[in-house]
Amino acid sequence: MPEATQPAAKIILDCDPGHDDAVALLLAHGSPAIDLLAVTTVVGNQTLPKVTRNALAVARIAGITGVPFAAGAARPLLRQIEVAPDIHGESGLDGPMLPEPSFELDERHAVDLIIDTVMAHEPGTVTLVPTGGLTNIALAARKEPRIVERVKQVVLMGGGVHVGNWSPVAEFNIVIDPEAAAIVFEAGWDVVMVGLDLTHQALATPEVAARIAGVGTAPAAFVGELLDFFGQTYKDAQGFDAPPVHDPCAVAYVIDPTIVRAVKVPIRVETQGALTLGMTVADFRAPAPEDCRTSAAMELDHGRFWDLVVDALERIGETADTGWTPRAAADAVEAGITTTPEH
Ligand SMILES: [Ca+2]
Repeated sequence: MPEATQPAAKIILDCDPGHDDAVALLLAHGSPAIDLLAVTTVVGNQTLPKVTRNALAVARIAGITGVPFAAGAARPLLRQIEVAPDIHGESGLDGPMLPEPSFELDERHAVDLIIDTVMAHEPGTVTLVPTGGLTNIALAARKEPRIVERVKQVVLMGGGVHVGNWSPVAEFNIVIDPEAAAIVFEAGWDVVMVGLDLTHQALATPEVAARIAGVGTAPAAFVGELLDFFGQTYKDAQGFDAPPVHDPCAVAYVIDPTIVRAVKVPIRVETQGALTLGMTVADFRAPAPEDCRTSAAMELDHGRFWDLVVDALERIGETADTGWTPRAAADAVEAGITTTPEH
């Protein structure tokens, strides 16, 4: 953990909740090393209205207030919408019950909220953390090119060097909007690609689930229900024994880069390939040149990563008004089972 005297890292989380996005949001909110400036949503795991609703529901459970949330792009730049119901369900956040939002969206488009937020802070102080497709980030870079040199870095969950998940070589966040990804990777800012090489190490094992359950709060129980659903779909759809919880890895890198081993390497995005569309092509043929602005995350300290998540949940504690009912209690009510009222 950074020293207490070190200022918290200012981030904008651009997400498509999404089970792992929800964990990323909780980690960002609960970590004292993060100053969450804004949350923006983008079409991805589900349609824009669904992922935006999910983001607001998670905000209520997490007790997030005073942070602007804005909705962004409802479709990719060029491609048709592609969503991931086999992993995230029809709602985009299947499994737990979701409360009604407790606050309204910011009136701005996500792209404008991103630009306004970056321009309102000192140069080199705001990190963009995209955990969905890169449509909003690409549009922001095109609409206000000054943000490219003003942003500290872009730490994105997406891509991978050795393996894909939506195709043999392409990862979902990149392949759903490869043109946007190409814009972001080639814009000229520092990009840290927290891809599948890294996130497939962030497995929510039974030991991890037990630690989260041990926190004993409603937000932690909510994460437990998310991981139950996500674990089952990852087993059914991709054959994982324990689900890889991708998105909080990008937040963890911002909190403490020593938890992640990243290597500088030129990376470009394939936008033309018949078999390789959305591939993040990393050039390891020679040492990265001095002016290389991209790096790939390769190795995760699994124990310290989950320490951060558990620590964030402990710091969040019980929140005043989650509006949330644990699944077991909800099922009991539905089945007409009378239980002792909670105190
Ligand atoms: Ca995501």
